[in-house]
Amino acid sequence: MFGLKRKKSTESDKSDQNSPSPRLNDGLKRTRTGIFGGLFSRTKKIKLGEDTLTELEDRLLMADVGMQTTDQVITNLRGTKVDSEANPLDLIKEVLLSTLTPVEQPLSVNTENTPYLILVVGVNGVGKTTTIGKLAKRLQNEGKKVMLAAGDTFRAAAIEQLQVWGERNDIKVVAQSHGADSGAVIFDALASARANNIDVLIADTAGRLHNKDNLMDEMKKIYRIGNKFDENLQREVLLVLDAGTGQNALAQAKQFNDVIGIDGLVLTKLDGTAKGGIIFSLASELNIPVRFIGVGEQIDDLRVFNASDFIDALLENQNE
Ligand SMILES: Nc1nc2c(ncn2[C@@H]2O[C@H](COP(=O)(O)OP(=O)(O)OP(=O)(O)O)[C@@H](O)[C@H]2O)c(=O)[nH]1
Ligand SMILES: [Mg+2]
Repeated sequence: MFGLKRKKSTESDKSDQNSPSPRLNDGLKRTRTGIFGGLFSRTKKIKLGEDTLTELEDRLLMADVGMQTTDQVITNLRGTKVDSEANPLDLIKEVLLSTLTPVEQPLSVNTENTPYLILVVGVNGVGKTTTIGKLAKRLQNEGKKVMLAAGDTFRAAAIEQLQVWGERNDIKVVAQSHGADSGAVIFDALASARANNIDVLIADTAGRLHNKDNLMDEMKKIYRIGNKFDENLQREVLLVLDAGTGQNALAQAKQFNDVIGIDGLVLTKLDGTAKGGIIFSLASELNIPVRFIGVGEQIDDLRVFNASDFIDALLENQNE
Protein backbone atom coordinates (compact mmCIF):
# COMPACT_ATOMS: atom_id res chain seq x y z
CA MET A 1 0.00 0.00 0.00
CA PHE A 2 1.01 3.55 -0.50
CA GLY A 3 0.61 4.38 3.13
CA LEU A 4 0.65 8.16 3.11
CA LYS A 5 0.77 9.10 6.71
CA ARG A 6 -1.06 12.26 7.58
CA LYS A 7 1.25 14.96 8.72
CA LYS A 8 0.74 15.80 12.33
CA SER A 9 -1.26 18.98 12.69
CA THR A 10 0.43 21.90 14.40
CA GLU A 11 -1.06 23.50 17.48
CA SER A 12 -2.50 26.40 15.54
CA ASP A 13 -4.33 24.02 13.21
CA LYS A 14 -6.20 22.72 16.17
CA SER A 15 -7.58 26.13 17.07
CA ASP A 16 -11.24 26.83 16.46
CA GLN A 17 -10.35 28.97 13.50
CA ASN A 18 -8.90 26.01 11.68
CA SER A 19 -11.08 23.05 12.44
CA PRO A 20 -12.99 21.20 11.21
CA SER A 21 -12.51 21.99 7.56
CA PRO A 22 -15.82 22.19 5.69
CA ARG A 23 -14.90 25.80 4.83
CA LEU A 24 -11.71 24.59 3.19
CA ASN A 25 -13.52 21.83 1.32
CA ASP A 26 -16.15 24.30 0.14
CA GLY A 27 -13.51 26.87 -0.69
CA LEU A 28 -11.59 24.53 -2.99
CA LYS A 29 -14.69 23.21 -4.73
CA ARG A 30 -14.17 24.94 -8.05
CA THR A 31 -10.53 23.96 -8.35
CA ARG A 32 -11.32 20.42 -7.23
CA THR A 33 -14.12 19.96 -9.73
CA GLY A 34 -12.05 21.54 -12.49
CA ILE A 35 -9.19 19.11 -12.02
CA PHE A 36 -10.74 15.87 -10.87
CA GLY A 37 -14.49 16.13 -11.50
CA GLY A 38 -15.77 12.80 -12.86
CA LEU A 39 -12.29 11.47 -13.56
CA PHE A 40 -11.50 9.16 -10.68
CA SER A 41 -13.28 6.99 -8.23
CA ARG A 42 -12.05 5.76 -4.88
CA THR A 43 -14.48 2.89 -4.88
CA LYS A 44 -14.27 1.61 -8.44
CA LYS A 45 -11.07 0.30 -9.93
CA ILE A 46 -10.17 2.28 -12.99
CA LYS A 47 -7.81 1.66 -15.80
CA LEU A 48 -5.41 4.53 -16.30
CA GLY A 49 -5.37 4.69 -20.06
CA GLU A 50 -3.63 7.36 -22.11
CA ASP A 51 -6.96 9.15 -22.61
CA THR A 52 -7.43 9.61 -18.88
CA LEU A 53 -3.85 10.75 -18.44
CA THR A 54 -4.12 13.28 -21.26
CA GLU A 55 -7.37 14.61 -19.84
CA LEU A 56 -5.85 14.91 -16.37
CA GLU A 57 -2.78 16.63 -17.78
CA ASP A 58 -4.95 19.21 -19.56
CA ARG A 59 -7.00 19.85 -16.48
CA LEU A 60 -3.98 20.27 -14.20
CA LEU A 61 -2.51 22.80 -16.60
CA MET A 62 -5.85 24.61 -16.93
CA ALA A 63 -5.98 24.95 -13.14
CA ASP A 64 -2.49 26.56 -13.25
CA VAL A 65 -0.78 23.71 -11.43
CA GLY A 66 2.21 24.33 -13.71
CA MET A 67 4.36 22.11 -15.91
CA GLN A 68 6.68 20.74 -13.25
CA THR A 69 4.09 19.31 -10.88
CA THR A 70 1.82 18.23 -13.74
CA ASP A 71 4.67 16.28 -15.35
CA GLN A 72 5.48 14.62 -12.05
CA VAL A 73 1.88 13.59 -11.49
CA ILE A 74 1.49 12.14 -14.97
CA THR A 75 4.85 10.34 -14.87
CA ASN A 76 4.04 8.85 -11.51
CA LEU A 77 0.70 7.57 -12.74
CA ARG A 78 1.96 6.32 -16.07
CA GLY A 79 4.74 4.27 -14.54
CA THR A 80 2.46 2.44 -12.17
CA LYS A 81 0.25 -0.53 -12.75
CA VAL A 82 -2.97 0.40 -11.08
CA ASP A 83 -4.52 -2.51 -9.29
CA SER A 84 -6.08 -3.05 -5.92
CA GLU A 85 -2.76 -2.12 -4.32
CA ALA A 86 -2.39 1.33 -5.81
CA ASN A 87 -5.13 3.88 -5.87
CA PRO A 88 -4.37 6.63 -8.41
CA LEU A 89 -5.54 9.26 -5.93
CA ASP A 90 -2.88 8.12 -3.48
CA LEU A 91 -0.26 8.38 -6.20
CA ILE A 92 -1.44 11.89 -7.04
CA LYS A 93 -1.44 12.89 -3.40
CA GLU A 94 2.12 11.73 -3.00
CA VAL A 95 3.33 14.07 -5.74
CA LEU A 96 1.19 17.01 -4.64
CA LEU A 97 2.40 16.66 -1.06
CA SER A 98 6.03 16.60 -2.09
CA THR A 99 5.46 19.90 -3.94
CA LEU A 100 3.62 21.72 -1.16
CA THR A 101 5.24 20.41 2.01
CA PRO A 102 8.42 22.52 1.60
CA VAL A 103 6.37 25.76 1.63
CA GLU A 104 4.33 24.81 4.67
CA GLN A 105 6.07 27.10 7.13
CA PRO A 106 3.66 28.95 9.40
CA LEU A 107 4.29 32.56 10.33
CA SER A 108 6.32 32.71 13.50
CA VAL A 109 6.10 36.04 15.29
CA ASN A 110 9.22 36.89 17.22
CA THR A 111 8.32 38.96 20.26
CA GLU A 112 11.84 39.47 21.60
CA ASN A 113 12.29 42.90 20.12
CA THR A 114 8.80 44.33 19.79
CA PRO A 115 6.95 45.50 17.88
CA TYR A 116 7.24 42.78 15.27
CA LEU A 117 6.31 44.42 11.97
CA ILE A 118 4.16 42.67 9.39
CA LEU A 119 4.35 44.71 6.21
CA VAL A 120 1.53 43.71 3.90
CA VAL A 121 2.12 44.32 0.19
CA GLY A 122 0.58 43.35 -3.13
CA VAL A 123 -1.16 44.62 -6.25
CA ASN A 124 -4.56 46.35 -6.18
CA GLY A 125 -7.57 44.53 -4.85
CA VAL A 126 -5.92 41.21 -3.96
CA GLY A 127 -7.25 41.28 -0.39
CA LYS A 128 -4.50 43.00 1.62
CA THR A 129 -6.72 45.04 3.94
CA THR A 130 -9.18 42.20 4.50
CA THR A 131 -6.30 39.83 5.28
CA ILE A 132 -4.98 42.33 7.83
CA GLY A 133 -8.35 42.39 9.57
CA LYS A 134 -8.50 38.59 9.71
CA LEU A 135 -4.87 38.25 10.76
CA ALA A 136 -5.28 40.80 13.57
CA LYS A 137 -8.03 38.66 15.05
CA ARG A 138 -5.98 35.49 14.75
CA LEU A 139 -2.97 37.05 16.48
CA GLN A 140 -5.16 38.49 19.22
CA ASN A 141 -6.63 35.04 19.79
CA GLU A 142 -3.07 33.83 20.31
CA GLY A 143 -2.75 36.40 23.10
CA LYS A 144 -0.74 39.04 21.23
CA LYS A 145 -1.25 42.77 21.50
CA VAL A 146 -1.86 44.03 17.98
CA MET A 147 -1.92 47.50 16.38
CA LEU A 148 -2.59 48.52 12.78
CA ALA A 149 -0.92 51.16 10.59
CA ALA A 150 -2.93 52.76 7.78
CA GLY A 151 -0.06 52.84 5.30
CA ASP A 152 -2.38 52.98 2.29
CA THR A 153 -2.68 56.75 2.08
CA PHE A 154 -3.31 56.66 -1.65
CA ARG A 155 -6.74 55.17 -2.23
CA ALA A 156 -9.68 57.22 -1.02
CA ALA A 157 -11.49 55.34 1.78
CA ALA A 158 -8.56 52.97 2.42
CA ILE A 159 -7.98 54.50 5.86
CA GLU A 160 -11.63 54.17 6.82
CA GLN A 161 -11.68 50.56 5.61
CA LEU A 162 -8.80 49.71 7.95
CA GLN A 163 -10.42 51.64 10.79
CA VAL A 164 -13.53 49.49 10.46
CA TRP A 165 -11.35 46.40 10.94
CA GLY A 166 -9.73 48.13 13.92
CA GLU A 167 -13.15 48.67 15.51
CA ARG A 168 -14.21 45.09 14.82
CA ASN A 169 -11.10 43.80 16.54
CA ASP A 170 -11.08 46.52 19.17
CA ILE A 171 -7.52 47.59 18.39
CA LYS A 172 -5.85 50.91 17.69
CA VAL A 173 -5.24 52.05 14.11
CA VAL A 174 -2.50 54.63 13.59
CA ALA A 175 -3.46 56.84 10.65
CA GLN A 176 -2.75 60.22 9.09
CA SER A 177 -4.72 61.98 6.43
CA HIS A 178 -5.32 60.80 2.89
CA GLY A 179 -2.27 61.64 0.75
CA ALA A 180 0.20 61.60 3.67
CA ASP A 181 3.59 59.92 3.27
CA SER A 182 3.09 56.19 3.78
CA GLY A 183 6.57 55.65 5.27
CA ALA A 184 5.96 58.42 7.81
CA VAL A 185 2.69 56.82 8.90
CA ILE A 186 4.41 53.48 9.43
CA PHE A 187 7.33 55.14 11.29
CA ASP A 188 4.89 56.88 13.65
CA ALA A 189 2.97 53.67 14.14
CA LEU A 190 6.18 51.79 15.03
CA ALA A 191 6.98 54.43 17.64
CA SER A 192 3.47 54.33 19.04
CA ALA A 193 3.52 50.53 19.13
CA ARG A 194 6.81 50.49 21.02
CA ALA A 195 5.57 53.08 23.51
CA ASN A 196 2.45 51.00 24.12
CA ASN A 197 4.19 47.62 24.44
CA ILE A 198 2.46 46.28 21.37
CA ASP A 199 3.65 42.84 20.17
CA VAL A 200 2.72 43.08 16.52
CA LEU A 201 2.18 46.03 14.21
CA ILE A 202 0.49 45.15 10.93
CA ALA A 203 0.98 47.78 8.25
CA ASP A 204 -1.32 48.16 5.28
CA THR A 205 0.12 49.57 2.04
CA ALA A 206 -1.41 50.87 -1.17
CA GLY A 207 -2.03 48.38 -3.94
CA ARG A 208 0.66 48.77 -6.58
CA LEU A 209 1.27 47.26 -9.95
CA HIS A 210 4.38 45.10 -9.86
CA ASN A 211 5.54 46.43 -13.24
CA LYS A 212 5.39 50.15 -12.35
CA ASP A 213 8.90 51.23 -11.34
CA ASN A 214 7.93 54.36 -9.40
CA LEU A 215 5.47 52.43 -7.23
CA MET A 216 7.99 49.69 -6.56
CA ASP A 217 10.61 52.33 -5.64
CA GLU A 218 8.17 53.81 -3.15
CA MET A 219 7.75 50.37 -1.62
CA LYS A 220 11.53 50.06 -1.18
CA LYS A 221 11.41 53.36 0.69
CA ILE A 222 8.63 52.08 2.92
CA TYR A 223 10.66 48.95 3.60
CA ARG A 224 13.71 51.00 4.64
CA ILE A 225 11.65 52.97 7.16
CA GLY A 226 11.71 49.87 9.35
CA ASN A 227 15.53 49.96 9.48
CA LYS A 228 15.50 53.67 10.26
CA PHE A 229 13.25 53.00 13.21
CA ASP A 230 15.35 50.13 14.52
CA GLU A 231 18.09 48.36 12.63
CA ASN A 232 17.27 45.22 14.59
CA LEU A 233 13.56 45.38 13.80
CA GLN A 234 12.02 41.93 13.44
CA ARG A 235 9.66 41.76 10.53
CA GLU A 236 7.76 39.79 7.95
CA VAL A 237 7.11 41.09 4.47
CA LEU A 238 3.85 39.41 3.54
CA LEU A 239 2.81 39.35 -0.11
CA VAL A 240 -0.89 38.89 -0.76
CA LEU A 241 -1.84 37.20 -4.04
CA ASP A 242 -5.30 36.64 -5.51
CA ALA A 243 -5.48 32.96 -6.52
CA GLY A 244 -7.95 33.87 -9.27
CA THR A 245 -5.26 35.73 -11.20
CA GLY A 246 -3.50 32.44 -12.00
CA GLN A 247 -0.16 32.79 -13.75
CA ASN A 248 -0.17 36.55 -13.16
CA ALA A 249 0.16 35.84 -9.44
CA LEU A 250 3.42 34.09 -10.21
CA ALA A 251 4.71 37.14 -12.11
CA GLN A 252 3.70 39.39 -9.21
CA ALA A 253 5.46 37.20 -6.66
CA LYS A 254 8.67 37.15 -8.71
CA GLN A 255 8.69 40.91 -9.11
CA PHE A 256 7.93 41.77 -5.48
CA ASN A 257 10.48 39.23 -4.32
CA ASP A 258 13.15 40.76 -6.56
CA VAL A 259 12.43 44.28 -5.33
CA ILE A 260 12.13 43.92 -1.54
CA GLY A 261 12.32 40.22 -0.75
CA ILE A 262 9.20 38.40 0.37
CA ASP A 263 9.17 36.36 3.58
CA GLY A 264 5.76 34.80 3.18
CA LEU A 265 2.71 34.55 0.96
CA VAL A 266 -1.01 34.74 1.53
CA LEU A 267 -3.09 33.23 -1.26
CA THR A 268 -6.59 34.71 -1.14
CA LYS A 269 -9.93 34.11 -2.87
CA LEU A 270 -9.36 30.39 -3.35
CA ASP A 271 -13.12 30.07 -2.87
CA GLY A 272 -13.87 32.05 -6.00
CA THR A 273 -11.65 30.37 -8.56
CA ALA A 274 -10.91 27.18 -10.46
CA LYS A 275 -7.28 28.28 -10.71
CA GLY A 276 -6.26 27.36 -7.18
CA GLY A 277 -3.60 25.10 -8.69
CA ILE A 278 -1.41 28.20 -8.86
CA ILE A 279 -0.25 27.32 -5.35
CA PHE A 280 1.73 24.42 -6.87
CA SER A 281 3.39 26.69 -9.43
CA LEU A 282 4.28 29.17 -6.70
CA ALA A 283 5.71 26.42 -4.53
CA SER A 284 7.78 24.72 -7.22
CA GLU A 285 9.05 27.89 -8.90
CA LEU A 286 9.63 30.24 -5.97
CA ASN A 287 9.78 28.19 -2.82
CA ILE A 288 8.50 31.08 -0.67
CA PRO A 289 6.66 29.96 2.49
CA VAL A 290 2.87 30.05 2.18
CA ARG A 291 1.69 31.40 5.52
CA PHE A 292 -2.07 31.62 5.04
CA ILE A 293 -4.83 30.94 2.56
CA GLY A 294 -8.07 32.88 2.21
CA VAL A 295 -11.23 30.90 1.54
CA GLY A 296 -13.88 33.57 2.01
CA GLU A 297 -14.67 37.10 3.06
CA GLN A 298 -15.52 36.45 6.70
CA ILE A 299 -13.18 37.17 9.56
CA ASP A 300 -12.51 33.47 10.22
CA ASP A 301 -11.84 32.59 6.59
CA LEU A 302 -8.08 33.04 6.85
CA ARG A 303 -6.46 29.68 7.51
CA VAL A 304 -2.93 28.69 8.41
CA PHE A 305 -1.64 26.87 5.36
CA ASN A 306 -1.33 23.14 5.89
CA ALA A 307 -0.21 21.13 2.84
CA SER A 308 -1.88 17.89 3.82
CA ASP A 309 -5.23 19.51 4.66
CA PHE A 310 -5.11 21.46 1.42
CA ILE A 311 -4.52 18.36 -0.69
CA ASP A 312 -7.10 16.33 1.22
CA ALA A 313 -9.64 19.05 0.44
CA LEU A 314 -8.58 19.00 -3.20
CA LEU A 315 -9.09 15.25 -3.42
CA GLU A 316 -12.23 15.19 -1.27
CA ASN A 317 -15.24 13.15 -2.39
CA GLN A 318 -13.80 11.85 -5.62
CA ASN A 319 -15.92 8.75 -5.23
CA GLU A 320 -19.16 10.67 -5.57
N1 LIG B 1 -14.26 35.48 -1.72
C1 LIG B 1 -13.21 36.04 -1.14
N2 LIG B 1 -13.09 37.38 -1.17
C2 LIG B 1 -12.03 37.93 -0.58
C3 LIG B 1 -11.02 37.17 0.07
N3 LIG B 1 -10.08 38.03 0.54
C4 LIG B 1 -10.50 39.26 0.22
N4 LIG B 1 -11.67 39.24 -0.46
C5 LIG B 1 -12.45 40.35 -1.01
O1 LIG B 1 -11.68 41.04 -1.99
C6 LIG B 1 -12.06 42.40 -2.06
C7 LIG B 1 -10.83 43.28 -2.00
O2 LIG B 1 -10.26 43.15 -0.73
P1 LIG B 1 -9.35 44.27 -0.07
O3 LIG B 1 -8.91 43.72 1.24
O4 LIG B 1 -10.00 45.61 -0.09
O5 LIG B 1 -8.13 44.27 -1.09
P2 LIG B 1 -6.85 45.22 -1.08
O6 LIG B 1 -5.72 44.41 -1.60
O7 LIG B 1 -6.67 45.84 0.24
O8 LIG B 1 -7.28 46.31 -2.17
P3 LIG B 1 -6.58 47.74 -2.46
O9 LIG B 1 -6.33 48.37 -1.13
O10 LIG B 1 -7.58 48.47 -3.29
O11 LIG B 1 -5.33 47.46 -3.22
C8 LIG B 1 -13.02 42.63 -0.90
O12 LIG B 1 -14.34 42.61 -1.40
C9 LIG B 1 -12.78 41.43 0.00
O13 LIG B 1 -13.88 41.08 0.78
C10 LIG B 1 -11.16 35.73 0.07
O14 LIG B 1 -10.34 34.95 0.57
N5 LIG B 1 -12.28 35.24 -0.55
MG1 LIG C 1 -6.45 47.80 0.80
